[in-house]
Amino acid sequence: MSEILSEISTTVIRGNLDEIEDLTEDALGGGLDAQQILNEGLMPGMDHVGVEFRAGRMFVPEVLRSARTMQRSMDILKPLLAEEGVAMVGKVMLGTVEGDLHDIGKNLVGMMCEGAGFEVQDLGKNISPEGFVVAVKEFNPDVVGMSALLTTTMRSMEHTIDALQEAGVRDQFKVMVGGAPVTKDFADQIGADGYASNAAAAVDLAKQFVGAA
Ligand code: B1M
Repeated sequence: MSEILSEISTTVIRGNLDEIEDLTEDALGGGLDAQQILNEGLMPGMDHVGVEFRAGRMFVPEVLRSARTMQRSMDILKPLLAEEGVAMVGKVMLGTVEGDLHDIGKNLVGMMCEGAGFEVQDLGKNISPEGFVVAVKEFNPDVVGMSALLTTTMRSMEHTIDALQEAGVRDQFKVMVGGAPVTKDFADQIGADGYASNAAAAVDLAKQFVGAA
């Protein structure tokens, strides 16, 4: 990895908001393209943050700061990625399910999916089953991703899948679920197509779903 790319990774990990824009511009000025900066600088940094958070060595405010740092760089890179004609891998729609206001993990999943070339439609948090149904009809995603952080709201995932089934649209996309209390067994029980334990795994799964893995 070039020195500036590893500097970008470290800047994301440290959450150095004031430095990331200059570094991104320097990397572009030095001849690196947006895709390289994303894949070899930002994403490895954010992957590392995920590992450290799960190991209890980083905490929520730090994760948020890292995510914001990555976002600042992404704001510069996004138009360039479009110009570079990076092929859209597919469409991912995301939402935190009804009753649940936790969105930090979902936002990370969204950012990483965008980074991997997906068009991402983020519905936000506390999204009702009907909200998912309406949005699916409008956006026509390849993958619908649901996030839940509370044991009490995991059931909203099941209700959402039921509502998608009742609306007759369930077979038009794959359903991926995630969030700290969610397990693979639970995903199987409620009829989801897959479960991902973290943002990087969610990207891999979404890629598998669209045949881009
Ligand atoms: Co709340 N909260 N919270 N909280 N909160 C937890 C989740 C809790 C474990 C804390 C605890 O008691 N130890 C607990 C849940 C217990 C349970 O049910 N098992 C809890 C509780 C009880 C509550 C309230 C009920 C507290 C209260 O009011 N009495 C309340 C509920 C509000 C509601 O939702 N209706 C509440 C409120 C809040 C805040 C609003 C203050 C805030 C959320 C802010 C926000 O998100 N904008 C908050 C926070 C920050 C947390 C903790 C501290 C951190 C969650 C987080 O963001 N983690 C959390 C305790 C903890 O985890 N240490 C806690 C960082 C994030 C990167 O990880 O979200 O796990 P995570 O996402 C990961 C993976 O799970 C996965 O990838 C992500 C990145 O690798 N993933 C997916 C997530 N979604 C995915 C989707 C996918 C695939 C992977 O596919 C689509």
